[in-house]
Amino acid sequence: MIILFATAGSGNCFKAQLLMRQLEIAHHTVMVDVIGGETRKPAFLRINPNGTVPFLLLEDGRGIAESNAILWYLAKGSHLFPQSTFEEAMAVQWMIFEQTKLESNISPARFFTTIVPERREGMEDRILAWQSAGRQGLTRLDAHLRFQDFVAGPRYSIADIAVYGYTHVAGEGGFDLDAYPAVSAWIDRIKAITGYVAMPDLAQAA
Ligand SMILES: N[C@@H](CCC(=O)N[C@@H](CS)C(=O)NCC(=O)O)C(=O)O
Repeated sequence: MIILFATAGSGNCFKAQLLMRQLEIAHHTVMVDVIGGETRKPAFLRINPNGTVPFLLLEDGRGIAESNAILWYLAKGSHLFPQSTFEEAMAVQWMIFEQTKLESNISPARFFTTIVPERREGMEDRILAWQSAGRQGLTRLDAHLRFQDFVAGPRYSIADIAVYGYTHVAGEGGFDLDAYPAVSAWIDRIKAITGYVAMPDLAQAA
């Protein structure tokens, strides 16, 4: 059986968990204590030399790091994979946007605001910079979603799952999602899709 190495509270790990639920992919989950430093220890680095979760270990021993690569691999051939070459290109475009403009700002702002607020001291300027850059990303996403229901085109796909991972919990990073009505309406559309599961509670974050 394939194994997903994950940690609670992570939008990147949640992407893989949501997709596997919606595609009903049998798997085993191994929880990794990121805050306790487990991803930096030799035992985990032997599994994933990149030192990150999510990490997908296939039955034949090969592995895949990077949440969006995991989505791509698992969804290929399913109804959640982009259905045309253009939609594929749009999915790549927005999955890169997610990593460079959204996740890279929302995730650290949320980390120091909600997950480890005790480590916030001295980080105030960086948090403000992440929030400012993240707002620019959300503004761009909002403009995009005013003209189409889903990120890569007319259908829900892995591009939505990728972008949703951190966007829907941006409030925990000090962002006001009400300021982005098209994003908020898209979040509601995603929550209504068959097989939707909520992100594991932050209380379980390790
Ligand atoms: N770009 C990567 C980011 C992965 C990542 O940074 N994961 C965090 C948890 S959300 C992690 O494993 N951090 C552990 C560390 O940096 O040691 C992805 O999309 O999977």
